[in-house]
Amino acid sequence: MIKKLLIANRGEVAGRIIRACRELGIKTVAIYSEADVKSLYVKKADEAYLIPGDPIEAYLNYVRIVDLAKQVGADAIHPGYGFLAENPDFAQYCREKGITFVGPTPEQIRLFGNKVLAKKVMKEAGLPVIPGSEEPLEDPEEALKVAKEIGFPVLIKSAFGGGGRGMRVVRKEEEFKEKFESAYREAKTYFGRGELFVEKYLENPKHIEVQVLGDKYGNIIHLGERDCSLQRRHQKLIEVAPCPVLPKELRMKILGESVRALSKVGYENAGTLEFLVDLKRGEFYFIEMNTRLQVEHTITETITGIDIVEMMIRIAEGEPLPFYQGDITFRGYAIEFRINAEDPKRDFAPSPGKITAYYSPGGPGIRIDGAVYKDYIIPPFYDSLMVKMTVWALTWEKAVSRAKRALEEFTIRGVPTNIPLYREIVSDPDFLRGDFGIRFLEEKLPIYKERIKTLRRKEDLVLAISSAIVSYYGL
Ligand code: MV4
Repeated sequence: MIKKLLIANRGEVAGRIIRACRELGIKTVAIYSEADVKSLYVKKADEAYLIPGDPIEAYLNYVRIVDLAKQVGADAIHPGYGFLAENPDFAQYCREKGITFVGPTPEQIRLFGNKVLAKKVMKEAGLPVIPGSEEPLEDPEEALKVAKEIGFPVLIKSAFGGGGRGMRVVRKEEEFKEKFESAYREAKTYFGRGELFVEKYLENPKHIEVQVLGDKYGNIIHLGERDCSLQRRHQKLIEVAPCPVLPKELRMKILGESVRALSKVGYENAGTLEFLVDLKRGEFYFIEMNTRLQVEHTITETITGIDIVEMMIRIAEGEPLPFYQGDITFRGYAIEFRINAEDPKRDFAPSPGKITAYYSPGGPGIRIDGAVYKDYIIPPFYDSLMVKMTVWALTWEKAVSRAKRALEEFTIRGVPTNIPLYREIVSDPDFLRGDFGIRFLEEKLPIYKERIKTLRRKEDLVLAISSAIVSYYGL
């Protein structure tokens, strides 16, 4: 039984893990950098330890983190997402030091961290994959040969990376070499490994992911799918569960094949299989597997009632899954909005600063996973995520209209946010139709930006007039 758990992370996910531990009666240990002294999760943990020095290194130096865990008597570590969450050496070091790592085995993290090997293994396990190179590539000439066999357009991807880094779309042979070399340099810089691979590029698919849970006894179940197509430059913004336009038979195939493949390969703890789905052709392709908790796990929890973080901890403690696949039910639709401190006027550049007003919505079907409060100063060193709002309703249409109401209620002042962008999206009939692919936002942004600007001008005008009246009458 885990009695004390150290969270090797910060921000909203640290708060989320603390909540699950509180409900399980597990003591929590937070670590924080000098930039996070005032962060909410630090106040919520039973114990908190400052990690002095570089604000990012504080969450990456796993030797120091594991040694602290041993010193304070923590028997487990949860990595959250980002930072060390998919670092196999970290998971291995925990194993060597006798600390329970709340996540998959080091071997599974290593396997799925190699995108080329993962594709090969999952293809052998029966999942459809996108035509592409079977081995990592480093030589542009050899890669060009593969690209010509596949046929343009192709997508160059990093074999050991993610999140769009080292990724290039190539539409013509003559631009291949230069893009391959720049992708190589970028992958080398960001991941320390430049190896790449090439695939046929799908123009505007749905980006669908499947949440799975596996215990230490070979039981694997899925918790349904999430539609993560609404993203901007590889940053997910809005996620939906279930996908509102996925035909039932295609859903059953994707979910069933995911469980079947993972049962063959073997997997323990929480994981997410990523697919690209061509709705018109009814085809789906496995692209990669994330061996960690995801930001958007909240929408899956909302429609299934399962606490994924609790399940991760129970699995790590050696408990078998407490349910069969048939016990899992799916009810309604959930939409997650990532509320970021970003400035739509500066191309959504991160805009940290002090929050001067904070009123989050409530009422039926609203969940708030927050990391900020009035007078909190958002540090500039980390991602711009302030709070996640999950909206649930029994039907898709109701979920969208409830989201509209909640976004109208949501008030954050002192820093610009992407709430105005979300108000535009949920009012767009095309969003309501649900058939948005990964290009949706790229195509819609120019219109949204104009409307946000006009809206802001009106708001500024109303503010100017009202303050003039106030000062004129000395109110
Ligand atoms: C693709 C793709 C289209 N064709 N692969 C790779 C990282 C993963 N998280 C999403 N990725 C994609 N892989 C092929 N063969 C489209 C995506 C993709 C994407 C690509 C570029 C820009 C934004 C994107 C958002 C979601 C999915």
